[in-house]
Amino acid sequence: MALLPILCYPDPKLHKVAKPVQEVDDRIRTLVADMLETMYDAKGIGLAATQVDVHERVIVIDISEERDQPLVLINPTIVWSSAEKHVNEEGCLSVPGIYDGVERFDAVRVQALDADGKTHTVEAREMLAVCIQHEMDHLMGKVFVEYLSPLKRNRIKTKMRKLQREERD
Ligand code: K1U
Ligand code: ZN
Repeated sequence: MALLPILCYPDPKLHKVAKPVQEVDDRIRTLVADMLETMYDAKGIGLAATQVDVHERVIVIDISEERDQPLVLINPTIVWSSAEKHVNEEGCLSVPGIYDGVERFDAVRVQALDADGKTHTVEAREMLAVCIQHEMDHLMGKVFVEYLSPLKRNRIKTKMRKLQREERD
């Protein structure tokens, strides 16, 4: 297994649209294992392949306290969403240190393949529903700060660029 570098906003590669996985083979299973290791190491609750510069529809999530309930979603599609929406506080491993409110569906039903290529339906609400929607946005090239006002987004861009310059020099 390997730790993968996580792209940082405003890297333009975060805006690429991921392609469907054609076959769940050993290459995809290695990617899933590496993404899980990377997510746990970064203390995140989710990670999309886009964030590690792989532009295929793969997501890993673990919202459990014990960090022992990994969820793998390959080629996920939302097949139902609740009428109700709420604003929840979100963070992102690609935008470290930034947290803000984003409106999401309260509950979603998602169909996806697992790491064995088997189709599953996942009923998600609360944190899991929020996380799935956040990660599926990544696969579409969308970062949560794009829901914020242009003023906030520009401030975040400036802050991230400064942080990256400081880390580089
Ligand atoms: O996609 C990512 O970068 C992972 C992201 C997932 C996420 C967190 C919160 C709401 C929606 C999606 C993170 O894991 S950010 C770090 C984190 O662990 C966290 C941040 C805020 C609330 C809960 C957890
Ligand atoms: Zn994110």
